Amino acid sequence: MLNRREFLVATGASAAGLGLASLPHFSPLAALPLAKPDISLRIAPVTVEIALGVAIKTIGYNGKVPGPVLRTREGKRATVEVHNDTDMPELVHWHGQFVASDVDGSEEEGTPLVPAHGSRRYTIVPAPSGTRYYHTHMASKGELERGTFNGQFGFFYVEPKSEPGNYDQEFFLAAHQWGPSLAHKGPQNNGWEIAYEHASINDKALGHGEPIRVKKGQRVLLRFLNASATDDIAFALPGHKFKVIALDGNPVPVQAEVEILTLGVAERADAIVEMNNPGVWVLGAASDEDRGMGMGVVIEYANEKGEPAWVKPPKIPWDYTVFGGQAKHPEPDGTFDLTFKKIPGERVTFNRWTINDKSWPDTDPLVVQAGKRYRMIFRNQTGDTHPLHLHRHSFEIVSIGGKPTSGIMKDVLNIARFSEAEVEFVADHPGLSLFHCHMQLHMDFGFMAMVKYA
Ligand SMILES: [Cu+2]
Repeated sequence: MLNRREFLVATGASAAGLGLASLPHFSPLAALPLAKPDISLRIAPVTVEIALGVAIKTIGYNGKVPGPVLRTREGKRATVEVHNDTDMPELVHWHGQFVASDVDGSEEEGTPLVPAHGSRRYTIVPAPSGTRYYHTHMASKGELERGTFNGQFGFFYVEPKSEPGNYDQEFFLAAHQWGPSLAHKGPQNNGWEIAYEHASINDKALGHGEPIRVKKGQRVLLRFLNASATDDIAFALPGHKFKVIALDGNPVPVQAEVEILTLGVAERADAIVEMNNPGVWVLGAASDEDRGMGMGVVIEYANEKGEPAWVKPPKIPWDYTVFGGQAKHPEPDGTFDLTFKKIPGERVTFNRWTINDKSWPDTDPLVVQAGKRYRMIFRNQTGDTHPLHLHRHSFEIVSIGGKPTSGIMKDVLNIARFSEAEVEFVADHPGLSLFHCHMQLHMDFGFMAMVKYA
């Protein structure tokens, strides 16, 4: 398959000759020669039957939810064509990748919208390797059919140059909730939050669709994604443990085993499960409410039959540091001290969120110099957890909840209520890079700032 550059070379056309020198490389499709793209995504309404009689009308990619698992080689240029068959402009964000700001999928960074009933073509160089994903980056502002409330999400697995492949089977599991409505939760002065009716892993609710079929003795790699718009999800598989090998797609220093695997919004975890307890089991949300809505999938060993078994898991809080090392961190070149607060919505509107007492678009930019290392100190002075996401960079956890750690590289850090954490990143991808809470209502209502290169 030819990429655009190769196509131009192959046809003898020069960029200047086609007038492309003056065009950015995300030009509308009409202006480009029609080489077949490496990746083609079509955004369109879709109906997903997650359970018998439960048909979810939403918007998805290529007629399915989740979208197709995209697999490409790290560093290998790929052309992407996005068609938007909906009535609203859209954006596809390549979450966790180091792609240019003008294709990253954030309007705030300057990525042009894919117009309603229009198309755009991009070139991306997938990196870094690991379990990434793609999703819409449109705001919802409380319109619950918009943004990450809908079915626009899918895995993007960037293959490393050499793959250890130390497993017998691999499954991609994306968790999502459906049927959002406005609800009142939390303290008396709180604003609107979200309640859901249904949940699924991939396109099926628990007990519907095919089980995951395994054999005794197999090592099964589960790649989890929390594709919820708003909620943490804790997973458990009775009788088994999750050996976490990567967080947000990045290998962890210590492959620790956990009984409960908790992911904040947009987090991923790759875990190996040794299938050594034959039976039929529920792999599901630890929360009865979430699992009752359908958040789960059946694991069925060969030659085993019967009702899937669930055993109430112990309450074990998530602790990133069990996967970390003890290396010393070099002194950073600069520090950003960021305090997060909530302005309550008083039951009549949505809560607003501030970073150092300012809400987007008035938040102060974080100005960095290329090649320097920066520490971000997060002070969460709210009663909510926040999945903090930095675009176009990975960061290393330095400390969380007062515990030091090293070597855990992530693009989302879920910070607990009323707690502090520190991360560090190297400013090695010039261009605008959004920093925001990935909880849809939080990013919609102020919880964003921009990293700018000086
Ligand atoms: Cu938040």
